[in-house]
Amino acid sequence: MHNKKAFLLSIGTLLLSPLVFSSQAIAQETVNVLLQEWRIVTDVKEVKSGPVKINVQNRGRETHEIVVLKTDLPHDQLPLLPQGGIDEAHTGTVIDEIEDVREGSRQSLSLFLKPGRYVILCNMTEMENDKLEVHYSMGMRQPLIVN
Ligand SMILES: [Cu+2]
Repeated sequence: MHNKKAFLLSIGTLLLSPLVFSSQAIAQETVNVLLQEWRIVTDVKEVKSGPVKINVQNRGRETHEIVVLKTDLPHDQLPLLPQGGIDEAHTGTVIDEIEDVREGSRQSLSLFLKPGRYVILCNMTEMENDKLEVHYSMGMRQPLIVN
């Protein structure tokens, strides 16, 4: 009887240990991002490297987008294209993006981020009453540090 109990216990330990490992492996950082006119609000400024979930909610009235860019440039001094919007090809590496985050909607990105400096930004550009609106220049940018 004792032996059987001991056997069952060790089986239980064997079965449990991979679960413990996997729950540690999927432990991930989360960044909650609010989009609005004309700013991006994030609930954290730094996360640990590895799996990072970015939850995006558009609290504004216009459609926005979110771009996660890895760059060493200051978040508010990224080079702009002549027609407005940042030059994604010459600023660093675009890790991922979600286009067309509509008013009121929520979306998310599951990323694997290496240590470094990142910028979360909206790179939408549009003509509004004959005036060019460059969302990035109007303030839709936020730095994120991955340690
Ligand atoms: Cu925008």
